[in-house]
Amino acid sequence: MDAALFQKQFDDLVQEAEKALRSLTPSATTTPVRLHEAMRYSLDAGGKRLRPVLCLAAAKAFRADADARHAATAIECIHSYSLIHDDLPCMDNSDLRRGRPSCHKAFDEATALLAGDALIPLAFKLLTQGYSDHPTLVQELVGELAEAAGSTLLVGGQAEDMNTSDKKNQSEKLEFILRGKTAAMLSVSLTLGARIGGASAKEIEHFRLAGQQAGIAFQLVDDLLDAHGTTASLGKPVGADKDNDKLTFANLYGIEATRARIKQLTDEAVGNLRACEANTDFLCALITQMASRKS
Ligand code: GRG
Repeated sequence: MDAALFQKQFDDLVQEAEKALRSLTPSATTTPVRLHEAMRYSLDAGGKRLRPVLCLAAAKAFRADADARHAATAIECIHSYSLIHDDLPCMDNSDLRRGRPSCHKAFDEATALLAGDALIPLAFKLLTQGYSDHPTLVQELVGELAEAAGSTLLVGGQAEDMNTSDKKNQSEKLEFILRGKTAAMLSVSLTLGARIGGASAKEIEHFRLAGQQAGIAFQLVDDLLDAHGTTASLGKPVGADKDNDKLTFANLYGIEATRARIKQLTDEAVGNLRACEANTDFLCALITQMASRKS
């Protein structure tokens, strides 16, 4: 895909995602004000918006006028909550997120915990509101997001990532962490979008697999950035994986094997997207770009 066209489409989708995020979630003046200020502080902190962009683009791949804004916003709410909670002292204990003090540093621990909590039901409310004319679709979207964010995927992956004392079956454990902590939310971004666009069951499965593959590759890139990136470019502390002897693909298999795996997974993800009767040019280009991102 032409680079300028890709950039234009990407920028347009980020804008659409940001606009939806602003208009579909409560303002900072909503009571209780401090709680809503903390929610807005994290929602507006200027992330890359990859998940909502993937969701919007997946829907448009099947139907150009498909409107996935509520789902895209719901996914960003879950993502933001997970980052707020991950930064807390009882988890990753990180003072910096997206180049700014993390939520509990800008506010306080209790407010950050509650801001994260409040983003979870908000996500599901958005799904029920956004697609209320299509009850079956709502059921599918809610079920699928709950599964991705739940105890066997996002939260489960985080739980296993924190369980550093158990050194057995490292490669199986790593696979579980990668699929849960990182890939689940990227994969569900594609599948919710595909469902809203009207994809067939077979196409949804291709999108699910593509999301898992691209999602794992995304985390492996994160590992490389942690090893070689800078705090200035990433907006968060670096070098922690090595220092903490963390279970990562790069620590387990080395940098060269990580690079090779990123390429293999990205090729597989593109193959899955190409297998669908949909216009996946933009998504293929995005997934390819994600593999070489610098932040
Ligand atoms: C359930 C509390 C809880 C945590 C879930 C999200 C998470 C696990 C941990 C955060 C740390 C981490 C490395 C997660 C893996 C996924 C990942 C790379 C998140 C960062 O995503 P980006 O780079 O973030 O898309 P931005 O800031 O651009 O939105």
